Amino acid sequence: LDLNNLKAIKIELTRFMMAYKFALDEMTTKINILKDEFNYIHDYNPIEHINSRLKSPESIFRKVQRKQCDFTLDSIKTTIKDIAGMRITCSFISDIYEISRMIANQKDIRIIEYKDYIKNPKPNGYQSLHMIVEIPIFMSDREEQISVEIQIRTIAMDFWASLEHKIYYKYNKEIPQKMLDELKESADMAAHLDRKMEGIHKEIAKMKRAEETEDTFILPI
Ligand code: 0O2
Repeated sequence: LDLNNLKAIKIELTRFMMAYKFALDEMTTKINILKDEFNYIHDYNPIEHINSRLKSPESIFRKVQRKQCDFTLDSIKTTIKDIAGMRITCSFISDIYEISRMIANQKDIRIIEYKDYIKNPKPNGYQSLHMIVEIPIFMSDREEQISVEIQIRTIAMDFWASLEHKIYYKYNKEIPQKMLDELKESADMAAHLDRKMEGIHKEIAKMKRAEETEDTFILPI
């Protein structure tokens, strides 16, 4: 490997990663537009916060090895679909489906994969809605379809997933069954909390609507 070769590889790798950064920028703008417009029209904000990240080269490298894919940019692109990742934290479960429907309805977005871990939680209790989408990115000399993994969840689901991730991260040995059961129990409690909050939210919304209808029918004297 000579210096010129190394330079060429570096340029190609940077271009490769840049496309994913652009895809994240594009997706972030799309979600922010949905959030602002929804807020304006319905006077209600379904999104608590948005996080995005580019997978680190080390993490891509580990996944390439785990998936036994070739070390070429083309096969990495077709195999690793979460190089660009976005997490949308919503207020209520119904907001998750509303947001995912609004994303799916955009003409330039293609849904590659849709996994509903809310209707079908993972055995450990993990819940979230996962979508892998492809969006077109326009560059100076080409157009590319780039995949982005979008995870949509409530604050309670995010709370559980973040702490569960931290527990595994800090503890490399096998987790005792008792603790796994407790983690699953906590996930069920988080799901219960979500359903309870959604119920209250719907009740109050109904009361608000009834109040507005009453106001409408008051005849001007
Ligand atoms: P990171 O560091 O968050 O990126 P894949 O391995 O992605 O090809 P898989 O396993 O079918 O295929 O993907 P899935 O089920 O859609 O999950 C991918 C991502 O969801 C994970 O990314 C996590 O972010 C999250 N996730 C899935 N299961 C769990 C879980 O049990 N606990 C927590 N805390 N998060 C989970 P990565 O790449 O594993 O990690």
